[in-house]
Amino acid sequence: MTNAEIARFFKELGDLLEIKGDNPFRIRAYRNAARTIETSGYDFTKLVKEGYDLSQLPDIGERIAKKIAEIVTTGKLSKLEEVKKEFPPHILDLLKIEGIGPKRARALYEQLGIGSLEDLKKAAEAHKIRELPGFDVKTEEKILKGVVLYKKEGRRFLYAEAEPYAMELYDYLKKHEAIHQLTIAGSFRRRKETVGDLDILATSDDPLGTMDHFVGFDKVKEVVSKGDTRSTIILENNLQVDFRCVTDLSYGAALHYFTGSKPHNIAIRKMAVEKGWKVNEYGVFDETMQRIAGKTEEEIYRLFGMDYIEPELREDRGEIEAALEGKLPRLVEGDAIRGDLHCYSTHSIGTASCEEMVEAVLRQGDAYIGFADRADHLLSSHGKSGDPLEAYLKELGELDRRYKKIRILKGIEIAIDADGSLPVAEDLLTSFDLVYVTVEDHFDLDKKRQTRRILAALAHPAVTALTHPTGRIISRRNGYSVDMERVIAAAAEHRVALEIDGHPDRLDLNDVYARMARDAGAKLLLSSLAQNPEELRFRTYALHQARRGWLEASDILNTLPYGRLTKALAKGER
Ligand code: DGT
Ligand code: CA
Ligand code: CA
Repeated sequence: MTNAEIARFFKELGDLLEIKGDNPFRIRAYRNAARTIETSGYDFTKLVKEGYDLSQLPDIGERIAKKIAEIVTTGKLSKLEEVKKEFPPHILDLLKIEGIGPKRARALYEQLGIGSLEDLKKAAEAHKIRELPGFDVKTEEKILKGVVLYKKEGRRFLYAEAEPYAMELYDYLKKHEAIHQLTIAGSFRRRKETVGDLDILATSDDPLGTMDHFVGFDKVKEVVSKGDTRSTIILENNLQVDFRCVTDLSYGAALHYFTGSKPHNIAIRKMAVEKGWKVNEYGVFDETMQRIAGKTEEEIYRLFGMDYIEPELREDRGEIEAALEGKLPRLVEGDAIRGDLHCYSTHSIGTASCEEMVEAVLRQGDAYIGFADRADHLLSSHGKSGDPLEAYLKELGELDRRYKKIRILKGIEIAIDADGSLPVAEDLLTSFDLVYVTVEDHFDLDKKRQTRRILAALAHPAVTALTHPTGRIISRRNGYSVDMERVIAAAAEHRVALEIDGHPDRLDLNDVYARMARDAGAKLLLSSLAQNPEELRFRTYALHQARRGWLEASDILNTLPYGRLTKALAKGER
């Protein structure tokens, strides 16, 4: 069992107890435990199996330690089962809706008997929610919007949610001797921000035995179908997996077909028809039904006179024309990124110290790290004794001097005021290498005013970047209403970078806007938004988004070595 899976038991328990109105200290203890487990470098399953005394770890008391042992050994937590019985089975779904926390869920359940998203939708449509104390017409509208959005997208999995299951299943399949080639295809291979299901493709000496092995994976909840060459299962987290075995001769064709996207496949098939050929998952065939390609994807693209198209680009958004003309972008690679340009520390919303973060990025071989803790925390008692801003700048300066192998950029993330001004004194801004601005509130301004507000902030001479530029949260919240074309044009004009963050449910900018930014000549920066060392890996998800957005290394600030980066950041010199 992974740490994340163990942590989930405690999170659910914390949420249910809060809906119940239980003792806040107990609730906090469960949540702290969840966080400790999730972010720990230790493998808790291993620790339990080795008989290690877990109560020695921070935030883990004896009672929690016992519960962890119970989860690891039985796969269950009896306390959670007990509390679950007091509620309708789907009550925790309510928390997936933007604007509903445990307190509101409790009110909705106690006063209107709402125990599922269905109930919630009905109550909102019947305008019953606005009558409750603590709710009004606006919250009711927001809730209804949230339910509709969730129903539309919520059955999809965030890439980062599917990834650990995909990897574990991949490793499990790889162990089977009969399997030779193996790829997770579909939207997962295209690195889409959400995936509907996994599509796995293999070649095997023994398809029947391979199917037995596949359905024997230990995280299978249900075997939907099992055949000679294809099977479908549902994993315990409800993620569906389609698995197919094909021959070596048609592996490339099958890989191309099942990688998709569907519009990309259709466009290729159309090209084939024009040449009098036929394309399907078995190969490319000429007029006489002779196989003319199919072993590899490269072979297929070559046959059509195209350059190889990376999976991230296969969306029928112009990649086919570009491949025919030899004009595909040279997509940015992970090792081109020299450092993370947006991390937090305990100076604001992070849970690890600057030093711990620096140690962690050193281990991953980065050349620099940019902290951008939040202005509201840093300026909370500015000018008084124990000034947090002073402490922050001093610590970052000291770390920069102490660690010779890594440069540290001092940053601040400022929430833009309603009128577009920045709530920080001008003279303070000169202390920072990175001045980030972001929209934190007034999400419901109309498009014109929201756009004007952001443009005002971008025009500020000290500003380096606009962070999480659209404010969306995947499956939970559409971004604010804003004219992104104008924001992007202004970013290019004022030499303000646009962030692509790697937080699994934000990934903001998305692929379409990232490409629009590149085309407009704006620079982008990739970040993890890490609040602790564990989350530094989120940068990979930002990289996926960048590649889906057709970005090359030269479009991205953090591919620059430190010296050139600081020059690029110093405005006017770029
Ligand atoms: P998902 O699962 O919704 O995240 O998206 P995909 O792209 O993984 O779609 P999925 O799982 O329905 O199918 C996997 C691939 O199979 C898809 O990317 C393209 C191919 N495919 C599926 N249905 C069709 C079809 O009707 N026509 C063509 N040409 N290809 C298809
Ligand atoms: Ca799929
Ligand atoms: Ca599928």
